[in-house]
Amino acid sequence: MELDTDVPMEDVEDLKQVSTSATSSSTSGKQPTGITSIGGDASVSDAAAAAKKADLNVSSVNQLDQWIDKLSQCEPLAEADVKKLCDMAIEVLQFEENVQPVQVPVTICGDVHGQFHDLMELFKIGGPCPDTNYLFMGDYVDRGYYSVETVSYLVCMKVRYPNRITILRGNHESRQITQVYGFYDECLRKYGSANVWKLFTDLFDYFPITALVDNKVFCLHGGLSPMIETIDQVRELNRIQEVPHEGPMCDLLWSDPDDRGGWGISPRGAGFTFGQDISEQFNHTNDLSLIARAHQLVMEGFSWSHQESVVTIFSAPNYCYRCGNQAAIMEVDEQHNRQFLQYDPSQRPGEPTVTRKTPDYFL
Ligand SMILES: [Mn+2]
Repeated sequence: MELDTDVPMEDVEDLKQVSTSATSSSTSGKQPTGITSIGGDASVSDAAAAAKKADLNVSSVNQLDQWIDKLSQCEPLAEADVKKLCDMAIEVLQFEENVQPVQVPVTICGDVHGQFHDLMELFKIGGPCPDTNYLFMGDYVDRGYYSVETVSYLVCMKVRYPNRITILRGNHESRQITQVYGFYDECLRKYGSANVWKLFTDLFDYFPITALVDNKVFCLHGGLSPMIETIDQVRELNRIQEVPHEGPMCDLLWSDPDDRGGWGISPRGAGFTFGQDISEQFNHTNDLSLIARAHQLVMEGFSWSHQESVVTIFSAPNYCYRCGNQAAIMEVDEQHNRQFLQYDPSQRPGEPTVTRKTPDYFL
């Protein structure tokens, strides 16, 4: 197994370290009124309303294109524009489902973690959006230096091209985790207040938690839950809340596949480990060909588990600017053929071009 045991282990303390006084009060009452699609059974009129709501007028398109241009230069948006963007994004994301349907062809991506320049490299490797359809499986923020620009860019793309890009929620798209791993501090540093952090973490509550590609590839950030046997059970969850400390929604964002069979206690302190027997049963029950997930550093950027029942995709090359891993994305074509594209870190401006390796005489 190439699954990293170092960096994710830092997440072990995630749920223990964070004080319960973190601003997670908005865990209730966020369910938008009149929306049945979140529970699954979207009526035709809801779908029509969603389509109408998502329709962008010319000035919105122009505005979004300007923001995307600015962000492409790795320049953060003004706070007032982040507010406008998040309001627009809620209008789109509130109508998406817990299990968001996605069509092929699509390119599936894993953790990005604020490595903005590597995200630009991802779009060079995979092809520009909207020419290429994308599905991101969460963890846009924390760790890297550019969480603000990264999440702003992806949310802009989501609002601009809602049917071309899907952005799922990762365990880092959370009020509690972002206060420990960098996004909160970055917002304070770049905006002088926590307002932008509040806007984005409130928006994260609306991100879909899973996607289903052509009814065959189940995509999510973490993994399976002992409380979820069928995909329909995911559809019944109320996802519009802070990521809970336990329970099915927590597990979907935190769990990891494991070489040991059955369910196991996760060293992360949240979610579970699940064995090949669990993955095979879930895929059989739900008529799936594959579970695609992210959440773990893998040195080649992708890694198979459970005799190809599960694939891990990780899209942050040289994670934390020090792990030395490759990144990958997975293309799924109309015939459901899969192709992995691997890539190395891009150059960051101001970064030394000479790697600082330890000289031999120190060893
Ligand atoms: Mn994660």
